[in-house]
Formats: sequence, structure tokens, C-alpha cells
Amino acid sequence: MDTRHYTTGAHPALQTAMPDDPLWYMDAVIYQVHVKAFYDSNNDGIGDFAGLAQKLDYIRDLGVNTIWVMPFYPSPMLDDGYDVANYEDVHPPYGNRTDFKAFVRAAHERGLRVVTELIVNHTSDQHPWFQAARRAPKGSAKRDYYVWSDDPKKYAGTRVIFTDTESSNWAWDPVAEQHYWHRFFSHQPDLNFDNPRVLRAVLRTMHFWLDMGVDGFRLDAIPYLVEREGTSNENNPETHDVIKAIRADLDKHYTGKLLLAEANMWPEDVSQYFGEATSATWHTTSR
Ligand SMILES: [Ca+2]
Ligand SMILES: [Ca+2]
Repeated sequence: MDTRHYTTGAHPALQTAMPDDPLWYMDAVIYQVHVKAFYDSNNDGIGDFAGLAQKLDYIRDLGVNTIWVMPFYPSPMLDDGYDVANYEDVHPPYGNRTDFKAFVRAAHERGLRVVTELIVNHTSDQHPWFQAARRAPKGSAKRDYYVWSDDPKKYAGTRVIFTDTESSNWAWDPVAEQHYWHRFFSHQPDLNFDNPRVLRAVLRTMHFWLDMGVDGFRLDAIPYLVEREGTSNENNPETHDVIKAIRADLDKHYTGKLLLAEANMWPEDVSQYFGEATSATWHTTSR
């Protein structure tokens, strides 16, 4: 197929601002993109934001109006980028923040909205917060960015999700001399939402990307935020409280932005994520 016309600039008729519709997500047609696998602009074998920006006419011509970009943050890539080592930058092989901004601008010029990932249940163990936490004094606010225990039998009622690679939700850290909690891989320590600094840091990151023009977020692994003894540590009421705080902050500072939950749960549990009319949390959910 001759695709030359796809690589030219935006059609003049489409160089208009996006429709000012705060409910745009109700009938959005979302196209999921992994930057590394989409289009490589400099022929180094890895897709990048400059390449993705070049192909926006093609994406628009598919009939979609929203692009969901999978994780593109600096990462050791042990979990395909879901192991984030820096929440506010771009994985260097994909480009830099200037490239990302240019991509968002070019998408908006074509009437395409951009949804990115907010991965806040856990970070990479290479994240500076974890490296600081394991060296900080036990019980300090810095240590408590993550979930620690002297006793690896704590939260015994919690299933191990990745049973093919993990035998426990706890891993021993020889620097901290404590066990840290991880619902997924042992290289992905869980953040501690009982520490109010963690939620504040998450909200700062959310603002960082929204202020760069992002139209919303898919929030990864959202049922697992808060741990409580005697529970399955899934869909805990305290987790819903954190989600409501995120949504309230979004509504206070922005309009027309989307929160999409990865709530891979039974339907009766998923329904809670939509909240009630007076305490809305999610706009929609994905599995
Ligand atoms: Ca490249
Ligand atoms: Ca958690």
C-alpha cells in the first residue's frame, strides 16, 4: 500500500483545537501504543517519540481519537517499563521531554488526545526513593516511602500474584535489614500510601504530566494500593480513600481529564471503582 500521504503534515481542515467536550472519554476510540515498538525515527532499532509523532496522521486515519501510551519512563526494563525508576522523565532511547511535548502538541493538532500511565502501587527498586528508603533510619519518613516489616509473616492472607517467579510478597533487603513488600516482582517494591508524603509525591507527578498537556491516565494495578492485616489486600476501603483523594485533586485543578483504572477484579468489586454520584472516583476501568 502506498502510505506516502500518511507521512505528510496534518490535513489543514484538522489543524483545529480539539472539541471542548469534558465528556470526551464517553465515546473515545483508544489506540494503545508502545513507543519502542511503533516507529523508529533514527534507525537505532528502538521506536521513539519522534517516530510516533511522524505517524500521527496514520493513527488518526485509523479512526481513533485517543492514544494510550504505554510506560515510557526511565526504567531498568525488567517489567517492560512498568518498573519505573523516574516518574518525571523519558526513557532515553525513546527521546526526551522535549520530544514528548512535541508529540503531544502534534497529536492535539490532529484532534488526538493522549493518555499515559500512572504506575503508583510500586516503583523499580532502582528508583531514588527506594535507594534513599533502604538507607534511611528505620521508621523515618524516608524509609516509610515503602512498606517494610521485620516479620515476613505479616499480611499472610495475601495471595502471591506472580507465582511463577515469586514465592512471597516480601523480600529481604540487606541494606535496610528489613523485608519490603512487593505485590508483583521483587524488583518492584510497593509504595506506602499510609505515608502522606507518598500521595503528595504522586499528585505532583500527576500535575507534572497534565501540565505538559496529557489528557488523562491509566492507573496501573490500582486495587493493591493500601495494605491492612487480616485482609486480602485487594480493594481495601483505604485504597478507595486514596483513589478518591487522587480524583478530588484532579477535579480541583483540571477539567476534561480522564482517570482509567486497571482494576482486574471480579465485577462486584470493580463496580466500587466507579464510586457514587457524590464521591466519583473513576471515569472507566480496564482489565
Ligand atoms: Ca530510535
Ligand atoms: Ca500496595
